[in-house]
Amino acid sequence: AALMAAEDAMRTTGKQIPLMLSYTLAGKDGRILSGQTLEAALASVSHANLLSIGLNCSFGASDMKPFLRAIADLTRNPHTAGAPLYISAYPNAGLPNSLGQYDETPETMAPQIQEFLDEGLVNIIGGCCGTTPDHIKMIAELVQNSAPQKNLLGLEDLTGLSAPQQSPSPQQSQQSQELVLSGINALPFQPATFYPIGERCNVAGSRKFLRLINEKKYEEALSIARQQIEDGAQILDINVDDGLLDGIKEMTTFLNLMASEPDIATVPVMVDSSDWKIIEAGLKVLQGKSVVNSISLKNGEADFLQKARKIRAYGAAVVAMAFDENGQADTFERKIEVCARMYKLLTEQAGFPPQDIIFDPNVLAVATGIEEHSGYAFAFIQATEWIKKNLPGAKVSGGVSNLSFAFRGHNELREAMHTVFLYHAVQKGMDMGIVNPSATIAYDDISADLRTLVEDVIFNRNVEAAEKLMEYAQNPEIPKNLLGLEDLTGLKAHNDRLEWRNHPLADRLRHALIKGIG
Ligand code: THG
Repeated sequence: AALMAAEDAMRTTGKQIPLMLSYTLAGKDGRILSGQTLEAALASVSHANLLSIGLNCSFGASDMKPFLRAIADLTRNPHTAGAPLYISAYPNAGLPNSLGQYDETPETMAPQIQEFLDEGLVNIIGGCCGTTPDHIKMIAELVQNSAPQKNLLGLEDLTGLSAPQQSPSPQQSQQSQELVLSGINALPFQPATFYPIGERCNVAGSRKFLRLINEKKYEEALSIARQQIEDGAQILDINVDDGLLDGIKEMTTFLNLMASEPDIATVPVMVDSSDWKIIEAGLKVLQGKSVVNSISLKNGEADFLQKARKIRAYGAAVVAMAFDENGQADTFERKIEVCARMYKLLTEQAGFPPQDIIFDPNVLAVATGIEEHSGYAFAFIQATEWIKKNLPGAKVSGGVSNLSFAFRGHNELREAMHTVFLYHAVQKGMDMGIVNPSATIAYDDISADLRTLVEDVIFNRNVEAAEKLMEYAQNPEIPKNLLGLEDLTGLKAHNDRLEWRNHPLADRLRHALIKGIG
């Protein structure tokens, strides 16, 4: 909020003022007062044009040292947030004693400050609570003979406060970076890894979630979020789009409630709405580096760019749906045409680093009985491969459960379709997908017969493929044996998840602590 206000003020007044960002550590685990790790906090502000980043207050100089080093490492590391920056420190004169007074004198503080300087940890240094003009005098004397932190690719000098101009150009520094999302923990993306996004906190995608939000049973609604994380979701998609709900209010309420649950607040949030006001309401209350789901060219370039710039100002990543003035892109050619156009606009006109762009080439329902739909799954997979090769740095995502809308009620078959689809799409570079994380069917669990049927549909290999799969689904004998598994109800997986409750007390405590189960 402060960064946006500062940017606004600079735009209004036409005056550029360097911004220094400083965090207070709340405890020696290195989390800041609002709960974020330093890596998560840095990811949240990686979009900002800053002069320096650093630590103030906290618990005195000596305990601050490892965290200053951590900031230097994070800002230097191309795989984590931000460009190289100056580093600042203004520690307290120790921790306050029982009378609320600070015990460190200039003499006792001096050797601690000297260590910062000897180890080249800082560019800017001062004192916070409990320091006096005498402390600052001591610091000023010590810095006379010291070298600054050399984070800035050889830049060592604060003359003219010129860091922003002299740092590598945005393009240069962004190219080497990877996407880092965050909740209160960071989620640094690794190449060739698939990240599941939980789909169940969506009033349009879960009758249960809709009912709970309608009835204001937020505790239970939160348990859906928690369960998805336990089931392996790395990001949570949140959608409260419903004609009968006050979307702005519900998005704000639910995200605030999520933020107050330490086990849920860990993960990044994907704010899912077709209403821009609801998206912005979400961005206003999220402290982490989040994802906006979504923007598209549906209403033309001006609207697209305006929203993209706003999202960038909030520091969020963006899902760009393959949709333009002519409608939803449903063939390979249309998908890549729209994605390439959005890539150019986002990187060249909206200041988006490629790694913050997540393309969604549209997972559309197959085997619907309509001939034109038969190429949809293959077109998605082909588009994924093309995007990863031709739009460097960009990510690919999709709403996987859409694929099987024609088989509503046949949950096992749907899961099998999703598994087979992901198996192939991930090989072509799909980075993340909105999925039901409780699904447990593995590719190898699926009987060879069914796999062939599903693959025939996904790759559109023969004209009867859809019909055959529908026949398969409609055969009342099938569901029991469909997958060659003993248990198809999901009950077994559920019971496996609760197995830990039968363990001895110490093991149960350990499990509950590690998993954050209350
Ligand atoms: N792309 C992007 N965002 C998206 C989608 C997408 N968001 C919404 C949707 N598509 C992805 N989310 C879901 C969530 C649930 C289901 C499908 C997609 C689903 N739900 C069951 C059903 O409708 O049959 C409901 C089951 C229940 O009520 O419990 O299938 O493509 N960017």
